[in-house]
Amino acid sequence: MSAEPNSALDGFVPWPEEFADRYRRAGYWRGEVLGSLLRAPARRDGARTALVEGERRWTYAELDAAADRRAAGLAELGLARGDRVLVQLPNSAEFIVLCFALFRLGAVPVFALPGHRRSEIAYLCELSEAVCYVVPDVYEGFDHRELAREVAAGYAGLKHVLVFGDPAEFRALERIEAEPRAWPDPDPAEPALLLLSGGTTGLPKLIARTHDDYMYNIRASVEVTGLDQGTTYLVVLPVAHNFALGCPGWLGALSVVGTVVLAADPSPARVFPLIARERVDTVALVPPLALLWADAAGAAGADLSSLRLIQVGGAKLAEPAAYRVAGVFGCVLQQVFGMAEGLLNFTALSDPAELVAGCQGRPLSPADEVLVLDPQGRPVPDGEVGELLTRGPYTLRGYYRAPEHNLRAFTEDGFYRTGDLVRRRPDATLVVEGRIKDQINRGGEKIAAAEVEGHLAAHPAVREAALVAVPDPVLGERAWAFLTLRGPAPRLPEIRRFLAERGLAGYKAPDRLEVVESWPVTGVGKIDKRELAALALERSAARRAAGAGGAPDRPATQNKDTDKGESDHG
Ligand code: OOB
Repeated sequence: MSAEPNSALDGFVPWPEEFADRYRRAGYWRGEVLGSLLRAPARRDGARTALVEGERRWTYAELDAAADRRAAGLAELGLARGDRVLVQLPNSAEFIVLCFALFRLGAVPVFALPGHRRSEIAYLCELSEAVCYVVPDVYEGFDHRELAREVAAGYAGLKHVLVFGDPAEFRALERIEAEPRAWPDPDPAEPALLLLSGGTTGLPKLIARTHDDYMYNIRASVEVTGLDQGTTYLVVLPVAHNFALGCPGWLGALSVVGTVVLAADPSPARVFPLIARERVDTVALVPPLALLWADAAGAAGADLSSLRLIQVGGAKLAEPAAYRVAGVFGCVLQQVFGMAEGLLNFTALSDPAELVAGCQGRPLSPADEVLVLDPQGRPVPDGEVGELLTRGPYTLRGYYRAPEHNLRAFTEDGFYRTGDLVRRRPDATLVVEGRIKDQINRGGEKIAAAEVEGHLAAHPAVREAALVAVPDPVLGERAWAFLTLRGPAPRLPEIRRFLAERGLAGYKAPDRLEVVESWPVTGVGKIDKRELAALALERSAARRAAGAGGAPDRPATQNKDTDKGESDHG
């Protein structure tokens, strides 16, 4: 592997040779590439249904052929092996066809979420040096072509904008097709895709996942979930999020010749009839969505009897919530504690209900190395809380093009510092107890405090801002922004507009503003966020006591900006 400037390898941190050899010898890395995942199923079971979207269905043969035609079309446009392509599409068959086309070409998709806006998209384009940006025309009332215009105006490296739907002055994605050709497979040790990290710093980070490592991620996840030819897997979380993508996700379901059903809208009213119609048996959910479904299941009268396995992850599923979900759906619940960086933990399908409800699973691979360390970096005994560090055959060795950050995020011997606080029990299961990273986990959607604080501090009335997580019965956490002021106090709707104008994704906007005269500080003079979180709790309790509870909450789905903030400050 050589790293030419501006190649996909430039800024990729590979595993040390010694580890790569070990993972190959142990059979974790098999030299398989993602583009071929569909080949055998298409050859053997070409007539089986691969995909369902609304009223449309694709057989394996059709999907395979569509991917080949799209790959050839992209090649005619000039896309080549190693090129990065920023993909921002909703849950759709087009997304899946595009992924396989890019994998086959050896081009590298960079997966954005539909909610990302100019701030995130422009940054991701520049960081990855993307040559192509793929968008829907209008999604959830937002015109992505407009965003593409802005991004293209500021970043000269962007050669192509492809639009799913009405392309305006751009090219229509659906028309990028040509006579299928064959390409040499990409090197399985090279990056196959770039995932977004939840982020803890001012700017999000990219995670390069190789063919070798991601194929193993998928294969091992398929095993622990028991997916097979009979599986009908429903995608309701964003199709580009690691959980729904490869844990085992739609890629896993396709790898075993199952059927993938795509839903653009996760609401029970839309999804329950789809589950009944397609006899869906497996689905991945975030906790708020699982609870919303549980609430709706009794009343809906829909036939959900086909459900066999509900995976819940992305944020902590509290113990009572776990019992509730398992009880209402009467199927197997699987807790999944994962991260785009790699490490996945699952409960087993055969685990007793008490075990499933009380932990977040165990590491997926026998080769996952897990450390639980105290603040001084010493291992804590089992049963005590410490920071989780990990390395293994599908966990990154460094963020993409982020050498400075990597010095802090990894130990010298290559362990990734997850920032999660866990307790490891004698049976090797992990219980997530909190985190030390400066992040808000809003129902599975990750918000890097520093990123939002930077934007807030740009407001003319704001002197300084601190974003903290406040516990929430529905979302798990919400984001409160504490501000010191230099002008008249802004109100929440104005702040939300201000952040939107700065191009920040809507889901990162705070749920509430709180003004303080001065900051509580820690011993070293930093803003004391613990103190602020305590203050937030106090103020919200006082408000509740005064009867100003706010409007009912709705869960985040990562697909859209569900709730617009129930309350203002003051
Ligand atoms: C998944 O991936 P990311 O990259 O969006 O977020 C990772 C972080 C973890 O470090 C942890 O802080 C939190 O999300 N998290 C959980 C959790 N699952 C993820 N915290 C508590 N309990 C859980 N079950 O969120 C993700 C990736 C693959 C599969 C599942 C989730």
